[in-house]
Amino acid sequence: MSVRLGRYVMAGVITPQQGCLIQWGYLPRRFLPPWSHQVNRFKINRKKDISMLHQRRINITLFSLFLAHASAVTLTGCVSRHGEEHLVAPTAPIKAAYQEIKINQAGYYPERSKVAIIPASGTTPFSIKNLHTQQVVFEGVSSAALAWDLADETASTADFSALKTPGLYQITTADGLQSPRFRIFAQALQQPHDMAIKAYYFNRASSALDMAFAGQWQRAAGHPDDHIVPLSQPAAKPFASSKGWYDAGDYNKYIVNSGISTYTLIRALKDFPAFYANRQWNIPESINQLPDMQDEISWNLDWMLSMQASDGGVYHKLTTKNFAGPVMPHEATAQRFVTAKSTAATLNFAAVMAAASTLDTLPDPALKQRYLRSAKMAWQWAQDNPKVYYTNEKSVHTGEYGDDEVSDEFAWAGAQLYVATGNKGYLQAFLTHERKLSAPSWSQVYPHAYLTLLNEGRAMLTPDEAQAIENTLINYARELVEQSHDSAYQIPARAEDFVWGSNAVLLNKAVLLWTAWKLTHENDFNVLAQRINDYIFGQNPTGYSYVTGVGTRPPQHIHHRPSYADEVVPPVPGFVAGGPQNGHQDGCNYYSKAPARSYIDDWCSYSTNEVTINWNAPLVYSLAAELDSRTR
Ligand SMILES: [Ca+2]
Ligand SMILES: [Ca+2]
Repeated sequence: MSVRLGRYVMAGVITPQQGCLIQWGYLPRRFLPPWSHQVNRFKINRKKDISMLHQRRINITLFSLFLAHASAVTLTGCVSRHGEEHLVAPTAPIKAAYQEIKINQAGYYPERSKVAIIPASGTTPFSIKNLHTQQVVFEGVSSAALAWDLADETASTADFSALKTPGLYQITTADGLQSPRFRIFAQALQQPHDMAIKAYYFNRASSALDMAFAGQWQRAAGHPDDHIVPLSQPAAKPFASSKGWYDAGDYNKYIVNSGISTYTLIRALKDFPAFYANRQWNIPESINQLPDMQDEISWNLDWMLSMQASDGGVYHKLTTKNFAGPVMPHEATAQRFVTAKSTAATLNFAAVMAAASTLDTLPDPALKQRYLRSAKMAWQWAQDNPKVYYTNEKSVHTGEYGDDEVSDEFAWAGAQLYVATGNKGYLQAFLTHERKLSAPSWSQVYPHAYLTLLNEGRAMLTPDEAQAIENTLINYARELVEQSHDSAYQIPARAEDFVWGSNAVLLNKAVLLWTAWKLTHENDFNVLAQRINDYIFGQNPTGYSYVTGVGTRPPQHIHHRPSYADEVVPPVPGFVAGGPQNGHQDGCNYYSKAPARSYIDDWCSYSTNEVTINWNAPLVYSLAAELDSRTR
């Protein structure tokens, strides 16, 4: 259809996988012939334009570059799942998803528990069609509906675990609700796992990303970080603090967040050694003999080591004074510094280095002693400086990651150093800093001590100590099972979990659940952890698969500078978005105030749609755990 310049409302959700097509032609043909493009190939000045489209309003004047030379414009809107074309429609895109049956868009392993969530106020008959044969292969009735205030929704659960035949399917109800297409197949979560871990490669600092490994997301090297001084000592001799991963959508590097991410990946490598032994995801180190997981971990350990001063203390972060604009890494050239040291960063470093010293896949055996020496020096510094809490220096306006409750850091570092050295004094630090168990986070690292002691440390504890720790974890896992009964989605989420990075709160609960399952083989724990994976990939109130590049409706506009600034429409793949929460700190336009629905796929939304290394780490772990659980 032809349109005039002006504002239009676009219906449907824009994803390349759904075949969303934007076409326009223009005359005269001075620059280019009339043409049409798939959105994912659209090149010119399009990020902002498509972002606007996604917010429901298309302001045709944004195409002024073309229109200055055009006498007519044609525009075709999204082709929805049902095949209708929309350009002008009053419905917000997200409304369509509300009325959809929610499934795991990444797919299901054949033999595992499977449910779909039907937005309905009562039990509902449903049927599942094989889309290749067009035959209905499964019929059932959903459970009684449950109201869930956190999502402002009533929904019921359709169990189809008995359907185990690999294939491509769709669920429908008699009153016309449909699910996205989904697959049951033996490799369901393997590719999503590899994408989630490869996101770390895409966020590597100080390195160009070669096309051979990064494909269309290739980019120049940024941030060599080879000439760094402390902010408070501009005349000091510069040192190199290269490598590491960019923390998130920004380009800075923060020890505490980097540390928990590294630990969670170490945990995955140690807990699933057979899975990682031969698993590769096409990074420059895939040609060496080491597991790619070890290679990726080493990239950050190298950087962390450089952040320790000669007195053993660790600088809290490496940062510019202000956040960079939305530019590519090599264009973000403001001077970087290390800030003051802190007790939290130093203990986090001690724990990670002690854990790294216990890896048996290190690239050089000498690193074991190097890591352990660094960990002990850091521990000693923290003993001498137990209350050095970091706050941003006056001139610094980047992420603070401040933490003035460090008893959990003492407990974690103590537990790790005990396991690495056998010295009981370190264990005492864990015992004297006992706390309540919760999902781990960058500022609450106590659960990590549990994970280490229940794995590597178990044989080094007395039977009573081991039993007490195990009981605490299992009781916590049972509490999570209880929580999951509150909603049709069957996930352990409470109001207080819908904070910045709510998806990672759930994924970190999954890490603890997988550990509890490994200890007990209680089926509830396994199923609940799987449900969290399902939730992340679209079985949630918004209907988004929260991981870029995975599923039928993944985020397209994550708050991630390279994804915004590059010349490629699809965002860098494999990143999990922070997820819904109703703090609305960014002031963007949300469709809902309900915590579990307060999510928008927009660059604007740094409070729900940013990505970070510490959110991806439990995703990697939980996917590896589900893969591994199939062999037990
Ligand atoms: Ca390798
Ligand atoms: Ca803390």
